[in-house]
Amino acid sequence: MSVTTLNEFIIERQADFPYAKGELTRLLTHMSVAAKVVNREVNKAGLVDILGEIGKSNVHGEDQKKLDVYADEKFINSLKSSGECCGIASEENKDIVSFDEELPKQGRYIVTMDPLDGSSNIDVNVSIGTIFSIFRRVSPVGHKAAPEDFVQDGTKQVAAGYIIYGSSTMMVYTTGRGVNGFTLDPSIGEFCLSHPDILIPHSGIIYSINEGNNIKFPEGVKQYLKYCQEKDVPTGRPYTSRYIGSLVADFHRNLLKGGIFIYPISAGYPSGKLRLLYECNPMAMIIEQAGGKATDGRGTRIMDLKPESLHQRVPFYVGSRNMVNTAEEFMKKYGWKEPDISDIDK
Ligand code: AHM
Ligand code: MG
Repeated sequence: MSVTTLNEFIIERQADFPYAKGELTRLLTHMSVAAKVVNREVNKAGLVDILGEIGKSNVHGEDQKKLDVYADEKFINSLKSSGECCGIASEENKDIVSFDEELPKQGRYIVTMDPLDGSSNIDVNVSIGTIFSIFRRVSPVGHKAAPEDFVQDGTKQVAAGYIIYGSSTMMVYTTGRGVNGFTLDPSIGEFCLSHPDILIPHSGIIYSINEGNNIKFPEGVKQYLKYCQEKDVPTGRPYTSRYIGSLVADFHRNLLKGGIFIYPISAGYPSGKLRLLYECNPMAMIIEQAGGKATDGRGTRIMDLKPESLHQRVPFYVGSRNMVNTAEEFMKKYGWKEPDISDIDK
């Protein structure tokens, strides 16, 4: 049986982008090379003393793990050396990284990324991932990347993808012409096409949300969760609850099987927890390309939200189209504002 490697596939599809002259091809190839290097370290994390906190916090005040820092550096260096990327905004860095060197200053693209999402799961062997978006720069070529390159609408993404470091390692990406998944064959060190033209079922039976936070959720979410748990044979309810707490893993499962993932506004996170630029926009582009839907639970498509700052958080409702539509109806009917739980906290 013949296999198609990621590199072959990317080159084949280059014709879809007559204007791109191979630039996007090189960028995606460099992403996949860095992913292999990060994958190697993730796999041996239990063997060497690379686990644990490095003693620094990231801009969100969260402890950074050593592998977060490692992944951040690997992706930044790889993209810089591609010559196609003039700058990067990463969840791990407070400010944009815009390259000084002549070669990357000629690059026409910028990348926003979460180099290692779900890092609190590293030391318990749960799947983690890398999430990325690629945009064409708006600042002039030949100069350093500028802040305005990074706060573009999600609709301006030219490509988006993720790598899941799980029981196998996969890269799933879209350039706006469908979604394809590649599994890393460790024996040859190549990502091979394993999931062509991924489409998410319009309805599913899985809901994914951190239900321990129920008390802090808006009334619309509480009522939707009750609906998910009620018996109704024709619609497959009660649904199955699945929540790993690692966005890439939860998203990947729902993408393949059908389902809904929600990280809403809550009393703890008045804007939601997940970041528009590093997590929600790329996943929104992928899910839409797979026939699904991504909104903020208030009727606005994620990719239509106007980014205001690099590390902006937004509520995130993503998955099978019919399930997201139903969740939206509940939000509209019962309300999307977080409850005041100050009494309960006392
Ligand atoms: P991180 O970027 O700091 O790793 O946090 C993001 C992660 C997501 O992978 C996951 O969906 C979410 O946080 C889980 O949050 P919670 O533990 O509040 O349910
Ligand atoms: Mg993250």
